[in-house]
Amino acid sequence: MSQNITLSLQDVRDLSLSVLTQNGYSPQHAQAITDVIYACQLDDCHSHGLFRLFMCVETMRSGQVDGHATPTLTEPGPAVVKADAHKGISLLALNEAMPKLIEKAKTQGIAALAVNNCFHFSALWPEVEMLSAQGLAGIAMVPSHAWVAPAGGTRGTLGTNPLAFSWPRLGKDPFTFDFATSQFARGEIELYRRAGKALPEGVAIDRNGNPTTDPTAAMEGAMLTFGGYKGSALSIMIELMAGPLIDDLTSIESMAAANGNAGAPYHGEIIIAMNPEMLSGGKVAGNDDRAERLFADIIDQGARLPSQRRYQARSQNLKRNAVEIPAQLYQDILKLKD
Ligand code: NDP
Ligand code: PYC
Repeated sequence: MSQNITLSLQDVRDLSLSVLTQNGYSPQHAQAITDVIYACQLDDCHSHGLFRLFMCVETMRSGQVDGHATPTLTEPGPAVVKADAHKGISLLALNEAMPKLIEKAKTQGIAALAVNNCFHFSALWPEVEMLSAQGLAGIAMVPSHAWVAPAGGTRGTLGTNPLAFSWPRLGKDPFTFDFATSQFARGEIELYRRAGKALPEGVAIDRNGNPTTDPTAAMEGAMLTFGGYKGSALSIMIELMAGPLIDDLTSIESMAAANGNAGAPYHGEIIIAMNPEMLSGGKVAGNDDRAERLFADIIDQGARLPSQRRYQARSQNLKRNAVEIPAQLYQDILKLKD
């Protein structure tokens, strides 16, 4: 059984910042990355918390990412912002473009941000919750690498392609979901492999196209989409919207661009921000009784809203000013400083 250790919240930030700066990321990039890694670890999102430092370091050590890239912004239309990450990690470009996206959605009713030419390793809920914190509804999507077979297929064509959505709720945590369109995120399969645990049935096939519960065989073969052909179609939509629509790479192209190197996939991201006040003709101003009745009906029957586990974890971890991670993970992260 793997043992856990306790890290203070400040330890989490310091560990992430020191690993990233010692591995070639500028202080600005290291800070932008750390903010998201910290937010995920605080919420017990283990597949995209401190564990993702390995991916950030691999991307740097394989010479792919520019740890000092300076993002540039353009505004090709009144409701469109484009942020070119110039081969940096997505997050600095995203942070610099967000105020423009928010301003445009507030004045135009709906606006889109395309982040191009970025390495992307992170969870998407932090970006859509930046929008809901401003009273906007938001959707974000990215491709990844061609690890996932389409429904009925036998080899990786699609990415794990996460889809995130956040809806603002006055005085309450927003309604947010954020999930891979594969049965499992790749990071989750990596965590199963580290823990020596078998996957559930229905998550992956091996390189011969046979069902497997072995995480290593799954990573060498192909992962499966959630919801059969429905998840497969959603995943294809994400390929198109965060790929050709914004003139960036699909998961197949991203994998080819990596040329066998490990690390974060290189592609684009699309984020769409919507202003409920404007789109409802002034009826929804930050809080909507009808949306609240919908949530109440879900909760009343004993179901839970997505992200509820995450908000509870955040509240507990903030209270004790600490998080728990596997001791072996901590030891392995320390080795990234060597
Ligand atoms: P999970 O399956 O862990 O969770 C998906 C969502 O469903 C969460 O919002 C979760 O809320 C919610 N949820 C889980 N169980 C229930 C339930 N019983 N009732 C209601 N809601 C529920 O996510 P994934 O493993 O698919 O993805 C994990 C992360 O990986 C995501 O943040 C995603 O962005 C990231 N990712 C990033 C990729 C990239 O290329 N950058 C690629 C793929 C994934 P809660 O958290 O509260 O449990
Ligand atoms: O967990 O699928 C994943 C993933 C891909 C890129 C970053 N995370």
